Amino acid sequence: MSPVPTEDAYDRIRMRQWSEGRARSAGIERRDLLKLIAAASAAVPLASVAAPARAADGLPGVVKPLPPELFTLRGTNAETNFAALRGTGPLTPADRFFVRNHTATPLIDRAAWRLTVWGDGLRGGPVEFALTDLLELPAVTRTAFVECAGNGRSFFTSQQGQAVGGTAWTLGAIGTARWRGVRLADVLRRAGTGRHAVDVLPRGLDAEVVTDGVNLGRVRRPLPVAKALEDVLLAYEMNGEPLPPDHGSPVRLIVPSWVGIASIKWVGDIEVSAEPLLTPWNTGLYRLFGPGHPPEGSAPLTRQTLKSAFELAPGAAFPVHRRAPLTGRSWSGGAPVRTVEVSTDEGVRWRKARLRDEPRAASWVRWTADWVPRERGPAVLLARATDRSGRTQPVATAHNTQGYLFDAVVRHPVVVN
Ligand SMILES: Nc1nc2c(c(=O)[nH]1)N[C@H]1C(S)=C(S)[C@@H](COP(=O)(O)O)O[C@H]1N2
Ligand SMILES: [Mo]
Repeated sequence: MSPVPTEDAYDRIRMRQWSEGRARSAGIERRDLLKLIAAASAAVPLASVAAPARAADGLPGVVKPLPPELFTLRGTNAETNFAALRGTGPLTPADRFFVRNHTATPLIDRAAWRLTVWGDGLRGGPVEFALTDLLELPAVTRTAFVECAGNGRSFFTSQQGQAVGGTAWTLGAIGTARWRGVRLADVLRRAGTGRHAVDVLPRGLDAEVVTDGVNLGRVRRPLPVAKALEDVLLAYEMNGEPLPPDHGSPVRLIVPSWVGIASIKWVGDIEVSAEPLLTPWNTGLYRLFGPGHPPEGSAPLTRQTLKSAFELAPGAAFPVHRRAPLTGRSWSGGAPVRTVEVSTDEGVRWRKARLRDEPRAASWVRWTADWVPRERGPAVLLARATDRSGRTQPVATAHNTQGYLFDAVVRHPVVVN
């Protein structure tokens, strides 16, 4: 088996080729991409941080109901309230799985849907797959989280006083599900992917995205061919049911452990390219910009980072002197979680939480820790995870202008009565 080159190493080649005019900006003008990259490295005024959170029962672009006890609405997106996961199993029920839509959920007829695989990285011409064709291929099942690269972004501002651009998520832009579908590798092989293919570009059937007067085209994010052939799924089921409309029906990508943008929903076509491809989603977006990063940004983001969250509303109340079971979840895109520690005294003492699930890659663990609050008044709960690669959640995350990959310990305010 040949090792998968890191996205980092591959990207250095891709960017060099682009600057030499050998890589191709797919579906967007080169100068518009350059503008995006320049904008991404600019500082963001605090005021632009985000659309305010709203409590409402739904969003025009989302099909499922979004009751305020389950979701907090942010722009076109719905964040899962962590308190709503308390008492649920390791899989996030579809009715409370977060929704991140660049525009709106499209309604796609499953019978008429086709996946077209095309491009100069194929040995022959375009190949079409109907849903029935995919159902005839060997099915695989995989539990994996989908987590937005910007999950936790609001804490750059609220905990670190830093301005960042993008949706002001707290920690609920993650959900874990059991996905069933086919290996992307099987589809790419059947389509005749050649040895000369380097990039694979799945594209959604949702509307084109227009920001600041620039049409970015349809949501699409290239994967190096080695990754596309490794562990990526084309999923048609979520938790044993057909994919719901908001989560990509009839078929979406699942790229385990990687940032959510890689898991393209409502996939309609996949370009297999003999040249490296650049789109807004791997250039101006989903790279780290800011101090310590080159002007063209870091390599595109791949794996998710490490986080922990309490299954509690912010400001939850606890009776004094009464033993309370604190519950939460921790996860890492790097390696399975090894330990979780909880502190109720501002990080002076940490004690181990009890893990309730077998830690696995690309998934989260539920945990519990008992707490007997001794004093009335405001308090702060802290949880921090360590994964098997030895990484522990730090006290602060290095700033980047778009607020990606927040991994620091989050301060969860509560009240003791
Ligand atoms: N076609 C398409 N795919 C998409 C998106 C989108 O807007 N359109 N959003 C991406 C982002 S940024 C994330 S975090 C995940 C969210 O998946 P979910 O809405 O099922 O939770 O989908 C990704 N796939
Ligand atoms: Mo995302």
